[in-house]
Amino acid sequence: MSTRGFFLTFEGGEGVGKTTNLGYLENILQDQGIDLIVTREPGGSELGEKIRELLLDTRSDNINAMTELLLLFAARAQHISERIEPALAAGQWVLCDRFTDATYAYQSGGRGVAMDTVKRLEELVQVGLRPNYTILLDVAVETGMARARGRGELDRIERETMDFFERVRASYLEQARCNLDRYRIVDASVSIEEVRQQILGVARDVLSHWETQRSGG
Ligand code: Z5A
Repeated sequence: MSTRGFFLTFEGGEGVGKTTNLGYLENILQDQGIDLIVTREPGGSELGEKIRELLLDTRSDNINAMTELLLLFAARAQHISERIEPALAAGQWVLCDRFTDATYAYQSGGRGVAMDTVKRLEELVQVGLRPNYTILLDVAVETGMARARGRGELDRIERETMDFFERVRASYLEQARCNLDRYRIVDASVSIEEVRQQILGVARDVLSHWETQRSGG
């Protein structure tokens, strides 16, 4: 019997509702007695949150794509060693708002960094660590951007072009298509209540994945 925890990530473009629905799933899982932590990327550790500020600061407009990529992985290395691995090793669940699939979507899909470069850093920094389960919230770019704008001022990455976000969305959908075993796509174009109903269904599926992992299947 494995006592290792379960690593679940939320992904999607701007304003898809990750924060809203992660909170909802957190409550469902806690009601089931699951011991969990909630975290996010970029960030998740004290150092990582400082790197996040640098990355999202609208004054950092001359960051080149490779610097951005290395900053993301620097924050991730700290996040993994300080929070994610210790929690998983202690048998806790980790619910993470974005992880490396976002790097494939934004830095590779959006910015055009070679996928192989991301893959090499992923192997170097994460070794064997990969999410057990990923929920992709998907919505048309215009809809997500309208929601993000409604929330307040846009950060450095949110100021990118619509074409950039179309490439990000296409990359996410392609990743989901290639990783059907761990990806579930949620239609985030509908009302908050209707998205919740879908999350409820996903929660049952997540728990059955967990049971399979726990029993060594
Ligand atoms: N980034 C990267 O480039 N590479 C990487 O490797 C990583 C990240 C890890 C920060 O991420 C940035 O970092 C991000 C990608 C980049 N790009 N930018 N900018 P973030 O996750 O913190 O930022 P974000 O994508 O902008 O997420 P967010 O601000 O947390 O939004 P969200 O969580 O997806 O949405 P929300 O806050 O839950 O909802 C947004 C609003 O819509 C809010 O007012 C809700 O009430 C409303 N909402 C939610 N759902 C609905 C529905 N169904 N209908 C109507 N309204 C809704």
